[in-house]
Amino acid sequence: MATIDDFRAVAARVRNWGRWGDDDELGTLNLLGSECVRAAAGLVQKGAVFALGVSFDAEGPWSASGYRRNPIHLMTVDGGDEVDFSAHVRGWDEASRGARELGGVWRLGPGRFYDDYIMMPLQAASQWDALAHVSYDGQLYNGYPAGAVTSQGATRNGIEHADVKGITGRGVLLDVARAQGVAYLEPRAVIQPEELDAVARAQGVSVAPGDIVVVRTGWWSFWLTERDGTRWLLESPGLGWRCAEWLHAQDAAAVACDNGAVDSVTREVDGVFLPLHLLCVRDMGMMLGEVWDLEALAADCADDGRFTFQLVAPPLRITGAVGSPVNPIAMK
Ligand code: UVW
Repeated sequence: MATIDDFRAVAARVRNWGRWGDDDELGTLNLLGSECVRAAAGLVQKGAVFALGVSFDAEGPWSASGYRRNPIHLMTVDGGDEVDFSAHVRGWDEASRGARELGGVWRLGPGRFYDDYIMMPLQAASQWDALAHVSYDGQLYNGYPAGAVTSQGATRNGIEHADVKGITGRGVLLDVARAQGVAYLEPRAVIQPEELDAVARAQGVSVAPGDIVVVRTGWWSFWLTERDGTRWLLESPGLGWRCAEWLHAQDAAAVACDNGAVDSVTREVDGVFLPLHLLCVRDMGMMLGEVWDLEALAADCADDGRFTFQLVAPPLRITGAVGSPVNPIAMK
């Protein structure tokens, strides 16, 4: 097992602090230049669209977690309000304030509208990790103090900064599960850089600077098959910590995966939890896309032999948030 000294040595090699200025809050998204955007648009040839976001509902994998919850969806205006509204029209005192308010609008004609709320962690389903999502040794990406993430939100590296980049560019799928001939990788499997290279070679693609690397472990299909939230969480295969140096060498703009954390849960570095997370987000300034459903996209890529696509994955502009839900769209 690697030691924390090994980890610190790699961290020093991949650290991008200051590379785009002392006040940078975009990190490797800076690599997503207009050339990348233009080239990615040229990849849309057959008009195929793949939505990579999973469902935001009560059936997600987080029921086994103590600190995250599946989304709770509530209606605030629904068909039943017609009853309350009618009470108001008939002048009944018990009509609620909401019904009186709705009544003011609904009595204007036959049209009706319905409203809803959602309560959820921003990390409940398909998501981006912002650069404020992790710290160690008291520092965030670009050397900002960890204390910049306050109870009022992240005053540095919040997700809202990412919107200037779309986020859109060329996505490159590396389908590790298909290369291994399995629906999903073995629990706790660790993908090493050599395997990423081998998969890219076999698929006939190479990763270029500014690409968004999308790695398929098949773990989302594990969830859909097994519906076992504990195993989904605690046995996830994923990228090994050495992949941080690989991503750095490729000058990738971001990395996304179909598991919960991009990292494999297997402990590779003594005394460091989720080392790839720390190296990517805090040292490199690289956002992580998590819980993406790559199944249909991967099947199409295998079918036509094209593993690159235009990817459009804008985070929500939630001021000070350390992450954002996303429904990434891949177009070919
Ligand atoms: C953690 O880093 C704990 O969460 P996530 O995998 O959602 O980024």
